[in-house]
Amino acid sequence: TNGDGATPFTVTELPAVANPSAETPSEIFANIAYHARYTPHFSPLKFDPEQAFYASAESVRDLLIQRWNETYVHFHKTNPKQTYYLSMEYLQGRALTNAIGNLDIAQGYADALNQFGHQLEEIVEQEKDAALGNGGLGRLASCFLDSMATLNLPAWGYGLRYRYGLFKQRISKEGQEEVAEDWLEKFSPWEIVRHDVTFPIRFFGHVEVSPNGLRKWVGGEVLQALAYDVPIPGYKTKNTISLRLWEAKATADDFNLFQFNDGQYESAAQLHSKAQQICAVLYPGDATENGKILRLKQQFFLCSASLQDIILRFKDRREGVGALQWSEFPSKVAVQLNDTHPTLAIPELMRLLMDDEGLGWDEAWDVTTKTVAYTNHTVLPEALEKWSQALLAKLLPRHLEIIEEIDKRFMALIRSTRSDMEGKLSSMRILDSSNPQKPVVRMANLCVVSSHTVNGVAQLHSDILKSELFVDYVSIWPTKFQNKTNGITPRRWLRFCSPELSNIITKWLKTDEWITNLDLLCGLRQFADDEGLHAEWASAKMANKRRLAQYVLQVTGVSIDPNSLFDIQVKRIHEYKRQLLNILGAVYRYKKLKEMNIEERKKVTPRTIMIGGKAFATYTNAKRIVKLVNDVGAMVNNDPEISNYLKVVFIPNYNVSVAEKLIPGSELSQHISTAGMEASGTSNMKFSLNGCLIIGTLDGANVEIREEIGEENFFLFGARADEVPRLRKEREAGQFKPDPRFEEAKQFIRSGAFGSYDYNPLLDSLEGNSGYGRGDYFLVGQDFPSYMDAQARVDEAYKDQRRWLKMSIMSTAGSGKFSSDRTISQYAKEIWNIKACPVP
Ligand code: B1N
Repeated sequence: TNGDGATPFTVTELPAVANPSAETPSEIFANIAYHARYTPHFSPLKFDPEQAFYASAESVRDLLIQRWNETYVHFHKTNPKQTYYLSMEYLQGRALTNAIGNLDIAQGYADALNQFGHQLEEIVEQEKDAALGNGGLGRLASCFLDSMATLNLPAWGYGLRYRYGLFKQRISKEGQEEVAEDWLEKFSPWEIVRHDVTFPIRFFGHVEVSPNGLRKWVGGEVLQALAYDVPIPGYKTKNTISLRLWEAKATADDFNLFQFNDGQYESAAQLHSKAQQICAVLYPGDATENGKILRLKQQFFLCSASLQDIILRFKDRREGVGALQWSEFPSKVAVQLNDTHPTLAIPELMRLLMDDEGLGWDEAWDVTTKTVAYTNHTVLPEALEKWSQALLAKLLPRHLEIIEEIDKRFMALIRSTRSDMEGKLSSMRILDSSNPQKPVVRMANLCVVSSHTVNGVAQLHSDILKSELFVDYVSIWPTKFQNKTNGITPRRWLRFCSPELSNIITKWLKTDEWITNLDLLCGLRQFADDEGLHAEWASAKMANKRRLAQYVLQVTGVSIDPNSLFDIQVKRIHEYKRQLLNILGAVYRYKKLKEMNIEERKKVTPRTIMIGGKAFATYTNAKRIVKLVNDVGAMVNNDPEISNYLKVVFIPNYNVSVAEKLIPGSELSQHISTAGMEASGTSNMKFSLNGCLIIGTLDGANVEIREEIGEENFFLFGARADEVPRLRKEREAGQFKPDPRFEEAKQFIRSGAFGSYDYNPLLDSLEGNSGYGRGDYFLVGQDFPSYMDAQARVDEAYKDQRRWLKMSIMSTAGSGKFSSDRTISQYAKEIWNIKACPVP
């Protein structure tokens, strides 16, 4: 193919219909050609990679729609209990490789595209990431959808169709710059707009009381929620479920033609522009919470549209079965709240049941509490959502009334049944009016009181919820609290991102069933010393490392040596995740290398340290960390004495598709948060699954990963979670003695060794005695010596490649537990009470 009009096929020979059950390369070829001809978004005479991508994606979409329709016809007929996953975030990434992989037609597509003169590998790179999320929480939701579809569970995802997803990160001399990411610029081939699925969503207004005492929310402004469905195919099953994304719209009735004709263009379309704002951007916060009215509008928009849809479906499926029985609702519907962001689903369900359907409080409360369950994803105090009561009173007056009533009844319950807890009531209440200037609603408390089940996302995190954050509720509702350790989909995160390693695993296990039964990976343990497997394992790793080196050269201009140890830390930049510990370690390593003579240097294990991640736009220290990594890299990578022994590379614009390139090529990855602060982490699971060793603290899911793969295969360091409070106190009392290596590393940066940028404010956060963000709250100095010792153990282990390979194999072999299939099976059984519903 070429860019100037030549096409590899004759337009007149193209098929006039698409075949929705295409399987062979020639059928697939015909379908792609059909779309190139009949749904051309570009000149039909051109068939450049970009057009080949869109035509391919559209042809895959036909197959998905076919399966998706069959799935919903089947669900409708059998009417099982369904789960509805409500999340403000989904980090879907790219869909083409995943879709053709799950449909098991990747080879057919590769062959068909070959006939057009294209390479599948190049075509899939044309797709933009759908980045409707910030980090782990959003990616978890996407992994869960993949598992729900694969396990044939009757389930839906609900979210918002943000016009601009997470910002694109550019690195300049100044550090990070944020650029809007226009994922819909050309259009997304994966979404199907459902003009028949719309619901009214009200904001503002007031509560009207009718003579018979019924309350009704009226007035204000009313927008429309319009559904876009993204089909989610399961792996090697017909079941294809739906991610339903809501978009805000105003109607023609809202358009004031009179004003427009009068030249008042802005005010004529006022509601239209308000509608546009709602889904304009993803809230870019990750574990930080700035009260914003638009964010609250977004949250309510998701909750109200989803619940109206759920209730309509419940009613539809009851048609012909007799009178509506609302008490049956919880046996047909499970609603899972992905953190507190969709908490308004609770008062909204209450409102719809009482004000629209006429249920009494007790009946509505019974239905709501049996339907809703809540997952907590963080214990960071600044991430626990609190909404101003004044703001709620204005935007959602009826909902505030309902929340007040829930709070009142909760207090009455405690006073009548647990008078011993009276003293705890002020901290357990939903309403917090302790600051009379700014009374707030505590969303986590509302969730705990109103949900039948509350879960954390790793064992340690769930234990902390029970012993600290929610300790008082545990004494009232001891069985409400559960753990559901997070997981990742082995399709995207091993089978598709590392076909080389996957093929080796399949060959040695003599089956590819591990792809849907990840526990089978433990069968690799018996070959952990096998030289044949070692050779194949090493060559797959090397292939992935070369591919990664190629990518790094392309996006950074830095050339890295595939024979060096590839050491990666990629995640959102946050002080608690301690990228600063990593870079201080790198700075110390560089300084020592400089002090060595050539003979000494030759004994050092060569390393390539890669760090990537986005900083919240207004999080100053996070942005300084990004700048520091880039500055250190600029110095180290251009130092000819050192370049054979150390490289420090900042990977720009870390996202799902970048992760798919980095993870398979990594050998060591860093999960080094201050113990007790990372609820779970999920990239730790992805790295481990790909045979990458972990250097880490006893935090989040690291604890369980280490248990599964064996402590001898994990580079552990640092304080434990239960020691952290004491260490902070000792620090405050002036009892902390910093390690000289730590002082040396900081001093080296302060001396200006990495340029003229003023790093003193950043480094000052590691000094002093107390206070959040000062007095080294995250214990970087405390853990520095044990971190450096663990790094020395890494260097030693890497020198013995047989040992390293064995550890790598043991990591993969021990990762079975971390499949999101396991996680979702547990949610289905222990929280949702739903069963598989496979399409025949
Ligand atoms: O959720 C992930 C965990 O693996 C991570 O450890 C955890 O940090 C992450 C406010 C959050 N917790 N809280 C958030 C996201 C957006 C926002 O606006 C908080 N993200 C997590 C999956 O369980």
